[in-house]
Amino acid sequence: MDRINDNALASAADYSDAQRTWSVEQVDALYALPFNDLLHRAHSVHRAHFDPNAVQLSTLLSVKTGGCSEDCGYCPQSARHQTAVQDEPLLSLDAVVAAARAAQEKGATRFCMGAAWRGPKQRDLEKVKEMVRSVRALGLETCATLGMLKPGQAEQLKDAGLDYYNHNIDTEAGFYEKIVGTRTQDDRLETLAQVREAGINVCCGGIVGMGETRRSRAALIAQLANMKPYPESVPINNLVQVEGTPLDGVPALDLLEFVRTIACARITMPKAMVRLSAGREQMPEGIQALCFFAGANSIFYGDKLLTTANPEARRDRALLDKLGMHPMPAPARDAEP
Ligand code: SAM
Ligand code: DTB
Ligand code: SF4
Repeated sequence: MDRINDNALASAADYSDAQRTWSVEQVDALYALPFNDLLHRAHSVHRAHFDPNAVQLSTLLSVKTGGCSEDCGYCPQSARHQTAVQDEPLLSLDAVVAAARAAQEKGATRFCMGAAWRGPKQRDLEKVKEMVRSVRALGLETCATLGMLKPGQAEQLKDAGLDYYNHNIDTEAGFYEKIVGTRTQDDRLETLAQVREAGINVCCGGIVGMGETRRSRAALIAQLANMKPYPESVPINNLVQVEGTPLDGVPALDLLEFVRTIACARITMPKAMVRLSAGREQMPEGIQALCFFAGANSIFYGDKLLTTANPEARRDRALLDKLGMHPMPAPARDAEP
């Protein structure tokens, strides 16, 4: 075994050090471990920090669908790609509250509102703040993903009671400009800094299966792990290929490589919630089970992601039953922000 692999196999204590810095080579070396060694290590880290049989359930709702000005190559909601997604107006407060209530009745503990915007205009943000207040008043944790924020907007969301803001760096810095042309990754980092500064939990991850190399995946994981502090929630999305998007037709990622990505995220970010995100509809149950073993401990729960399909809630409940797993209870807190 070479020296890099020796480093990757350093003591378990190393892996629980939230402050350590990861080089791309070190993450690459984790990826290169024999599958069983990698999963054993990831599962050991997972077990040291979490109930290994609990999974956090978040339901997504697209509160503003389609017509987005950005050109993200993966996304069916960009107005620049000819997809079947229609441009729709912002949903009403009543519609959002009804969806949140239904999600809660099915067992979700967090409700995540997504908008196909480059960033929110102030008058739209006022409406989203009302949504956040009302969803929180139901006793759900709240999450929003609205694009890039202007100074002061994160504070407003915090005051409205927002628990998490999702804003992904999506892919390695060097590969980013091949995927998105209308903004830079630094723009994303700027918003993430504002979210952190406002005291909102950071939900930040990426997408794999976009034709990137393993080295590029290792760089994505290292970049996330080296954030100080690393995100509280790390969604790992497998690209959902959608007809009409530039990335439709890229060779699909080997799903065992997806499991490796989850394991690397767990080892490098021991205390984060690692979210097995988009792509589960196309994933056999056995692969999902391996992801849970490798350290994934949250999923999107409900028949739809934003515009694409997700496994039906009753299928997910049956899968969790089959695996002897259970939903993670929501943290106790007041309904008022
Ligand atoms: N417009 C906002 C933004 O880009 O941050 C919020 C919504 S955007 C749809 C949220 C995230 O969805 C993206 O950052 C990306 O990671 C993920 N996403 C979009 N299309 C996807 C696809 N086809 N497959 C997997 N993940 C996707
Ligand atoms: C995240 O990382 N994945 C979710 C959520 N955050 C907002 C979105 C996945 C979108 C998949 C494509 C779609 O349904 O439009
Ligand atoms: Fe717009 Fe977000 Fe889709 Fe990019 S990922 S096109 S910003 S909705």
